[in-house]
Amino acid sequence: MAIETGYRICPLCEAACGLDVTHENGRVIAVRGAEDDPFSEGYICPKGVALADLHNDPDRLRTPLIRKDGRLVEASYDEAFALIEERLLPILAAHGPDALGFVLGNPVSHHYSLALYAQRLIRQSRTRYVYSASTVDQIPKHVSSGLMFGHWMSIAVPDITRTDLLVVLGANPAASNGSLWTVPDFKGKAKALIARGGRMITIDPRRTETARLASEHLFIRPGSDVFLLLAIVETLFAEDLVNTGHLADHLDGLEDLRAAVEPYSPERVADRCGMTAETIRDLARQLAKTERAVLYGRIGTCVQSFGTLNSWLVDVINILTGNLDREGGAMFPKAAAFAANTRGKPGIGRGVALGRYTSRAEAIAEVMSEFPVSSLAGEIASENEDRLRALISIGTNPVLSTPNGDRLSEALDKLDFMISFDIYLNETTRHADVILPGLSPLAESHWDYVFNQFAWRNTARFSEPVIADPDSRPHEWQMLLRLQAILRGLGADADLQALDDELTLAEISRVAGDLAPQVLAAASAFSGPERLVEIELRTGPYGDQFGTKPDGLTLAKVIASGKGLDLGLHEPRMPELLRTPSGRIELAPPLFIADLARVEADLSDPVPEMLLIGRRDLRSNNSWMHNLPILAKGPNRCKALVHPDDAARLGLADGGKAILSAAGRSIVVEIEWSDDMMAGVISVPHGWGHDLAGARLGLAARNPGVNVNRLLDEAARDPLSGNSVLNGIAITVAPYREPGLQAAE
Ligand SMILES: Nc1nc2c(c(=O)[nH]1)N[C@H]1C(S)=C(S)[C@@H](COP(=O)(O)OP(=O)(O)OC[C@H]3O[C@@H](n4cnc5c(=O)[nH]c(N)nc54)[C@H](O)[C@@H]3O)O[C@H]1N2
Ligand SMILES: Nc1nc2c(c(=O)[nH]1)N[C@H]1C(S)=C(S)[C@@H](COP(=O)(O)OP(=O)(O)OC[C@H]3O[C@@H](n4cnc5c(=O)[nH]c(N)nc54)[C@H](O)[C@@H]3O)O[C@H]1N2
Ligand code: SF4
Ligand SMILES: [Mo]
Repeated sequence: MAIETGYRICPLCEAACGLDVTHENGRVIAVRGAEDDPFSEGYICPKGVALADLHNDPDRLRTPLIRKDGRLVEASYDEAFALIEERLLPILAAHGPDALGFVLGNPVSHHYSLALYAQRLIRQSRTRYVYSASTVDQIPKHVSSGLMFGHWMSIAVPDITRTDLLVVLGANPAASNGSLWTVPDFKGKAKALIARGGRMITIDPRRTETARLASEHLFIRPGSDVFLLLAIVETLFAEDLVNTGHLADHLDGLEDLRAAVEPYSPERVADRCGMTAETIRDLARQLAKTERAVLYGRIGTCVQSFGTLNSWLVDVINILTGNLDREGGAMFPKAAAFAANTRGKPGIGRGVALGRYTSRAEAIAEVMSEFPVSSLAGEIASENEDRLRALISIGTNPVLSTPNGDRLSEALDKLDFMISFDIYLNETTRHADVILPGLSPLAESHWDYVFNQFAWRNTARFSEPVIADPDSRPHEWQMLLRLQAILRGLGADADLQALDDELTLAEISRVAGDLAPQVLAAASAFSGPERLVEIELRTGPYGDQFGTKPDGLTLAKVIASGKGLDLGLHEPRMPELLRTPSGRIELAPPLFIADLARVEADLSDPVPEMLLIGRRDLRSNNSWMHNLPILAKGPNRCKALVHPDDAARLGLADGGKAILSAAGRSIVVEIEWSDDMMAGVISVPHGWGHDLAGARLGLAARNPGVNVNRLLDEAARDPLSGNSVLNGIAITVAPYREPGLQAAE
């Protein structure tokens, strides 16, 4: 076979870079950034290069595994589905739909066909027990956007190429490549901002890789963002800096907001933030007085007990300074497909509802039709007759990625039946009775279903499979469909094409009414998930509307373009974007105002001596890319960073080991002194701890690292969103001496 090169939109992080993948006889020989991609313009990071190692990884699963006599052994697809039929259906028959749970992970949102068909399966199952990585990540931002703008997914992103001032709070896009902000080559764009005379300020307990590019860096004590943000809002009102510009006629709640923030002067909160009052005032003034400015907050602001309030206040500040929905400020993308905020009646809607039902074991309120993943273990381990007895995990590793994974690990063993869709036998899937393997990402087509909605500019891009699976094994969407056939009682050998047609028709009927059969027929050049893209795209905001707008987009046109079509930088979308019942932006949702009572109580709490925060590394991706040679090489990256003054006080040697304790549990981790840390703060990355028995991750096990989530309390959550508190945790830190030398505790 000749050497060939194919185009693949990278599924590994939110940046969604277009890559050129060169291969020969099924082996990948090179991965490069696609220069002619209108969105990523040639950018690639080390993880993108590692797609080659992922494709070639011998540990990546290539057949289903089923549990026989307690061990996971290779099996055929038919055997695996026969076992599912035999074991799952009786559980559902005996205990009803809520005996089954789903837990979904980060890769699901990077894999449109997996996401779309998983959603169908979940709907079919009628369970309310759905959990996802959203609740250890960004759900606070969905809640704030939902209540302010009327849709969970209406999240504004910095217009980085046109701004004069970018303030980055609790995010490190130079390492993460951006989050809830799809921005390949963030570094290049940040450098260009500075080069054209603009400024970037970072606010973070660590002087990060992003801070190194910034004009100015400010330390903030972990968990105190809510005070900083409230004090900025207070200053804007007190110093008469509020100028809501073109949004003035679209706002509700301005006076309620003014009253609510009144107690939070910079002078009152500065100590709590570890900042000076003057710094806070100055930030407020800069945001208000710079011609085009934008405040961007991300995971550091979400994974705290005030995650939702932080997410709300970031948007409030952008609004009060006249920078929301305006060039150079925070703008709303208009995605070509799958964006609910481009559908339905513009400017008004039903808004969002929270807490429509609660969970059995802990009475936790639903948010976005999910429960917090941190409550999954409790729902399995519960003594209730009604509890979770079966679980389907899809692209997730919560044993490492969620607080107190040890408890979850024990709980998973109590399940009557567990199915995992995954590409590895890892710390979580080792508990499954059946593992169904996904294909190499290079064998999948890609439309960025989620992240086009947070993109720095609008484009329409699609990548076809680069290397077909050599054994023509089923795609994950096909396996999900097969499982759906089982749940419907059609059996594992049902006609999947007929089922897909039926389900697709029903879905289109909701948007196309009586015309649905014609739409389905008109989209027949494609099948499966690609047909769904075709329908969404053609009926979407740039679509050809199946002929009535002949110049509009079709999937064939996008494919014919090669690396995609540019749809331009963002344009203002107010008030068209709004889906609130009032048809206005809700500046002061009562739920948020009421939560300020908790803020007030927290202000008088003493500050612990040492606070734990997380970290991301350019060569790591949560828990699952530590088995790839190109990323695994080099020094140990699972280290605790600590300020030299703290290290001296606590007796921690640079390169020595420390024992970190919280919630009655401990981990031992290597210490690195770092001037980049704020005093009183220690930073440990998550996703490590590959030393658990029963996983098959040969390379990762050689440098396993330690699991920081062992220290976290699964009950610590932001009550408004259910999101876990992962940062700003009080911990004790002490030097570790090898066993034998360790003092009795
Ligand atoms: N302490 C602490 N904990 C954290 C965080 C933190 O900052 N600090 N961050 C949190 C965040 S933001 C997130 S998003 C979560 C992530 O939490 P998870 O999504 O649970 O964790 P990942 O490590 O991303 O695990 C992804 C899983 O998907 C599998 N996988 C990869 N590709 C595919 C595929 O194509 N198909 C299928 N079926 N499976 C695939 C991998 O093998 C792995 O098992 O972790 C959270 N945990
Ligand atoms: N290389 C790499 N890239 C990734 C991932 C990865 O694991 N590795 N994971 C992906 C995922 S799932 C996500 S969600 C995104 C996340 O993307 P980002 O939001 O950019 O995540 P981080 O790099 O963890 O940056 C969070 C920052 O918040 C700071 N911080 C911690 N506590 C606080 C606090 O209380 N207040 C403030 N203001 N700051 C605080 C931390 O020091 C850190 O610098 O990254 C994605 N990209
Ligand atoms: S930045 Fe993200 S999308 Fe781009 S190559 Fe790296 S991992 Fe892939
Ligand atoms: Mo995430």
